[in-house]
Amino acid sequence: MSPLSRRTLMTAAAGMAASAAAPRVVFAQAAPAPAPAAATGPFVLPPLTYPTNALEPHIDARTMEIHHGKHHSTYVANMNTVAKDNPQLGSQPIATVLGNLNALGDDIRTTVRNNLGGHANHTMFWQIMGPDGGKPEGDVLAAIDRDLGGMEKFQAGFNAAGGRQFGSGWVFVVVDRSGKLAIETRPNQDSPLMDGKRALMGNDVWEHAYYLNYQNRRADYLKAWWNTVNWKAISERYAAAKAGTLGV
Ligand code: MN3
Repeated sequence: MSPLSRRTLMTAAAGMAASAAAPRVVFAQAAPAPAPAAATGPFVLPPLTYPTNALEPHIDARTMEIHHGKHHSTYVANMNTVAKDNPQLGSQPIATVLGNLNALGDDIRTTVRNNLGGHANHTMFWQIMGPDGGKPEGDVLAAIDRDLGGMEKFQAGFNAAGGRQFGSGWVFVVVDRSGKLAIETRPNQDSPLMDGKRALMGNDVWEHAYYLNYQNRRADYLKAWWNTVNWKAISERYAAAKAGTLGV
């Protein structure tokens, strides 16, 4: 037996002895390495302002953990990676970058479109949901009545548009500087910001948003999702949109 293989055996035996005596040490060594920290840089994953289980039973905690902690965080990490060689991406407002994708080089345009679009869309999404979201009222309710035919027609139209979006994408209510509202969809992680518009609110119809709980039943998810909407946040976004201060 070579010294090397003897040493390997002795090490293995010592390891087994150690595991019998002190299993916690072995568990600690066997634990998976922590996930690599998201590449640091100018882009930051906004923390949820409510617990991941706060939207149950309509959106389950596991879906929230994966959606915020994995999907959104990956868009942020990818933007920080591309910003290392393209620092101008992080020094301009997100709306400016997304509104001028054609100014970007071919090598990064699609990466920015997908990942900065995803970052903007999800930042809005977490903000316009929450527990105890209240009811639409005031200016935003008046605009819904004026432009979208009232709440019942609005919700039916929004759900229908979200259901029609083939594959992955979003259904939004876009708002212009005059406060006029319209329902629009976008594929993938495209954002109304790419067209110089602002999303007042929106729902994510990628399967990752609902599959654990609803599987293929997107229509059920779209209907249940209204229970998670934070109307106070939407009223604030509406006022900011009209003031020209709504970022993403
Ligand atoms: Mn998503």
